[in-house]
Amino acid sequence: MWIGVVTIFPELFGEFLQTSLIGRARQSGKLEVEVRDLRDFTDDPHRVVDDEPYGGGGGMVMTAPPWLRAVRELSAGRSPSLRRVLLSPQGRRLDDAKVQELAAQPELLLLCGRYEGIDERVQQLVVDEEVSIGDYVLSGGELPAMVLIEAVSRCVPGVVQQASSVERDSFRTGLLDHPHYTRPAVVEGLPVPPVLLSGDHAAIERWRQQEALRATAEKRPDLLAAAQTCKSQDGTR
Ligand code: 4HQ
Repeated sequence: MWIGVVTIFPELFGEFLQTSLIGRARQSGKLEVEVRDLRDFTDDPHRVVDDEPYGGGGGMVMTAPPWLRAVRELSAGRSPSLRRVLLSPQGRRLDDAKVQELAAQPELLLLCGRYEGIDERVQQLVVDEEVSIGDYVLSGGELPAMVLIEAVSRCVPGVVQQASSVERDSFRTGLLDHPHYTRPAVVEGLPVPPVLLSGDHAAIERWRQQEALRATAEKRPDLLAAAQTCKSQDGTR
């Protein structure tokens, strides 16, 4: 999978792209991430990318021309199915279904805005969809882009070594994860649930199922309600 990123802070992506799962995915060639500086697409010598908003009011707005040039140059020679995604609080909220949908695309181009945002005409002209990572305001689209890259990469075949761990991930199952324990067996008087030490794999599997259900009912009852609606809609209940 190829992911392009346009930002005025390309350096923010450095360590992130070299570390752990993403670093390995890039080294193995399963993931290619191309981060480009928006300022390289300006034609003025001062590399300015913002201006005052029409209509007044504080703050600055990112100008359309460098964005249009960046998106068009990076799109050239890529597949016609390239999805151009603007990270913005106005977008559709990122969830597991959206992550899987984006991961199924061979190519994504992520636009990371700053300041008050990007001139609206960029969206009209060269953006396919807006995605938000949640209802809160950040200073730029870079962290949302990294969130998206990390979540999407996990769905690219072969990126997560154990495919079973992706299948078991919470949300994929419709449930939260069960609790996890490792050594030492007792932590400040708190023991590990004995079944996990029993060696009875069927019993351990039943316990994990039950705990996943319990955690979901307790912490995210909305997920259980949603799972019920899905089931009654597809007739499998
Ligand atoms: N932004 N999810 C870009 C966000 C945001 C979010 C704030 C993105 C400001 C210019 N993006 N600008 N939440 O808060 O995606």
